Amino acid sequence: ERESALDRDCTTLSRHVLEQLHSFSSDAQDLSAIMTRIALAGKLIARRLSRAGLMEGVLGFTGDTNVQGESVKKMDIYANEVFISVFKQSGLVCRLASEEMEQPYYIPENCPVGRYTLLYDPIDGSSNVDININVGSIFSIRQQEGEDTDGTAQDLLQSGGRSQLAAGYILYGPSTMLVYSIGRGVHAFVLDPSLGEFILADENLKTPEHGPVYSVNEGNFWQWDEPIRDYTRYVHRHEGYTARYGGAMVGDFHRILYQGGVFLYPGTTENPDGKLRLLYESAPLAFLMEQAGGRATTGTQEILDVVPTKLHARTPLFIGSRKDVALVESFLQEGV
Ligand code: AHM
Ligand code: MG
Repeated sequence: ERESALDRDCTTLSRHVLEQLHSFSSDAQDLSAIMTRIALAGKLIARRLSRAGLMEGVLGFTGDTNVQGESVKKMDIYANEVFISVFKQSGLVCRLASEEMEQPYYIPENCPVGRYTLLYDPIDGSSNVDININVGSIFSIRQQEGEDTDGTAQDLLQSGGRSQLAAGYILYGPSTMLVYSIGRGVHAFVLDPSLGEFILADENLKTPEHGPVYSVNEGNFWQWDEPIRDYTRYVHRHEGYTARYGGAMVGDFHRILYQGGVFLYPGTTENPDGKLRLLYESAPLAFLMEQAGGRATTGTQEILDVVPTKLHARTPLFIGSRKDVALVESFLQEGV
């Protein structure tokens, strides 16, 4: 701690986005401004999480059920509203859609100029909040196509994840980190709480071709199809594999991004398409994983090629190192 962070050559997030685009075009300016707003939402959520046990009304359930039929936590609602309020003031985003809202949320005063849609999961892994372990937020930015005058967001149901302009997540762990890509590599930032800035930590992250971790909820074993059971039997019987599962995909994904391996959320008898939602969970992470040299598939199709049939559509997800995703696929193909 001899030198203060300001004495070092710190690259902040907004500067990084501008440098990545090598230009002061309006798109570059817009994306940089949007990323700065997302970072602000991350800081507000991190601040509340860091004091959660000390404050009234932060932990626990609201008593409501969301569109997904899941019990809503107070932090889910707080974080959902944080994103809305930071974008209400930005002028850039016309429409937001999240896990916690059945319909997209419009900011009409932004729509004449705001050509972007923000898709997000405000709190990924919200069951972790009450026990003070890591959670995340996931985001994806798309160009808004057309007017969406009837408010049905049909334009979001016409293309796959390759039309994302940017994607990323915030990981609320021992440090708060923001990891993003605008299609030019994957870059990680750490929040310096004393500065209130996200500072560049790792540029151009590459996932190893293979890693030891397989990350899946094996409590669902008897709900899976036989090929997925066979895959887990295989890793049980072979050396060099180890299981890690934290209940918040952002944390499990982050480990795999740095160290390699594979995260799986297959279909179950209850939910044949698995649990994870395409637009604001699987597709943004798939965008990052491809940019880091890894892969993401439903088992039959690359995640980024999947065109959703509805806003909250789900898909099975197998994501991580190329060789580890291929191993899972080899079992799925044998099963056909
Ligand atoms: P959430 O966004 O409602 O919290 O759900 C997503 C989470 C993922 O972070 C995590 O990997 C998964 O759900 C855990 O689900 P399960 O308890 O079924 O294993
Ligand atoms: Mg989620």
